Amino acid sequence: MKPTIMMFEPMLPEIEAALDRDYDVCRMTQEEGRARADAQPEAIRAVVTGGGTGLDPAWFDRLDNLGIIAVNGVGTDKVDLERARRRGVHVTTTPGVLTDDVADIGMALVLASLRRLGEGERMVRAGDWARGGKLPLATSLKGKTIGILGLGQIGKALARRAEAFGMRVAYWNRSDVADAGGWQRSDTPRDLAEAADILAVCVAANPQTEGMVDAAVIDALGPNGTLVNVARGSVVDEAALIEALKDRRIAGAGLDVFLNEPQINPAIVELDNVVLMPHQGSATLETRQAMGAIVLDNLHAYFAGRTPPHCVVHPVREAAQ
Ligand code: 8YV
Repeated sequence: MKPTIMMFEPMLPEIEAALDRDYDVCRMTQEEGRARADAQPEAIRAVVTGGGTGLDPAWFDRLDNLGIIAVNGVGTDKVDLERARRRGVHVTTTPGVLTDDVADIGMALVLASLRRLGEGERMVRAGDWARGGKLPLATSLKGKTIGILGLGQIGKALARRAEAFGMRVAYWNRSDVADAGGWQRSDTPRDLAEAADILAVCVAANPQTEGMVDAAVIDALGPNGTLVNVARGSVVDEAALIEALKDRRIAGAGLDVFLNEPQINPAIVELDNVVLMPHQGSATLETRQAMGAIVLDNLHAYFAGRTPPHCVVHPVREAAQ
């Protein structure tokens, strides 16, 4: 009999077909799948989910025979890792393959914000250009400082892109970074915001980074500053950001991630000095194929009794320590 698994987000058709070949898949986006999981939670042995979706604690509690949570992404902020450890549940991610695409979206948001791409697009479409309207002058990237908050793989990839645009790079990272090039390290997120024209949030979301970009950090960016976020909405005090954007205490923001997405705070949509994307960092065909393949590898390894190759929680190894 095929093992039963729960899938919380749709995946590429070929990945879903591969899942269907080997598993009995309860699709939680469909009534039929939800009903089956609800009727027999003890049958579920694996969960496949997105980084922004994770696993709801109420479901986690009901899945007595859960052995693996395979995240189709790198963020584990929506999975209770402590509970996974306690319960002996593996948690896996898809590291490496999405780095460049997320950094590309970060760079695109820097460009779009400084060069007024959103405003320009809206102006042309509305016919304002044809009526003689002019876009205010934009801001050059060259010579500006990008402050990378969290110099992990994505942060480094964004820093390299920014350098290619003639920007200077500063960063803050909790631990030392061996290959930080000649980039300028700041002691605190606030110091980084002070040194930067653009603050780019790339740090992983966890209890330590929740609300790290608070009102003081946002104000330190200053009236010519721009905030870019490709990490998670929870790292930024969103209410403080909205106020700062309204009052023009910072110039603008480019956001791919939000609190409570996709039901985001409607006040954000009212702002004209923001560029908004619906969490698209890793959303390319190539990257979603590569991510899906890793999810399949992790699941197949687990069900074959092997160590899943990309574990962030590995109960057997951790128990031995
Ligand atoms: C994906 C992500 O959009 O990697 C992550 O943590 O949030 C994104 O890459 C997501 O995992 C797919 O839902």
